[in-house]
Amino acid sequence: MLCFESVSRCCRVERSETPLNYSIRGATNNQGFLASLGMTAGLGVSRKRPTICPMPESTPLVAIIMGSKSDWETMRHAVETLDELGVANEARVLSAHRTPDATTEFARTAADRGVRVIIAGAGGAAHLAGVIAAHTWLPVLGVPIQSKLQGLDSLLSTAQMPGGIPVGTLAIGEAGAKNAALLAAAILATSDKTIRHQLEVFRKKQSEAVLTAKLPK
Ligand code: RP5
Repeated sequence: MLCFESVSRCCRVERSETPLNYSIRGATNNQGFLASLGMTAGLGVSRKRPTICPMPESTPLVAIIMGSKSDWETMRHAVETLDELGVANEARVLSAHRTPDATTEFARTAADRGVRVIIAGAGGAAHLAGVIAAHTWLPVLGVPIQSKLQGLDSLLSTAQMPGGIPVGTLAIGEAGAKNAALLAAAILATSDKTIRHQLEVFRKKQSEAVLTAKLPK
């Protein structure tokens, strides 16, 4: 793979046939990979000439967890947005109620694996984001899934955390999933120029689309 910019931009976008099986997509900021080569960002990396960029095992910076496979149609918008921004991510089904031990294990080990933001989507009695937040210091963004009660149950059970363990809760449904991804990218952008640039490009394109929108009249 040839990389024409910095190593942090080398991108591996891997679309899995089974998107719910802990797949990793997109890639930026492979500090662990750089370290394994004895390099640090900015050293030995040309921004102008092609650099051999061995395919790294991308460290997912954002983990997208959902309480059920049935949440995928909502949560895929988070995955797709992160993919568009080139932010390495992983997606997985874990349930606070149905797989409590695996959920706890995931949350306890996420930071050590290099994850920096967790997005958790769940519906109904949606405890997933709160349970994950209880077991990690990482920022956790909650997405309330549209439910049989229009998602109001999901919204309240995700947002109404008692003081001490925060969950940053987004809007119900697709908009919340998309915004969770954008907010995760914004958190990462405070210390990653590449992601910041990608966010700026995203915003610019979005503004252009609004300004050039054609109306029927
Ligand atoms: C929650 O229960 C999930 O997040 C999902 O939104 C909801 C219903 O799950 P299924 O019965 O569709 O598996 O845990």
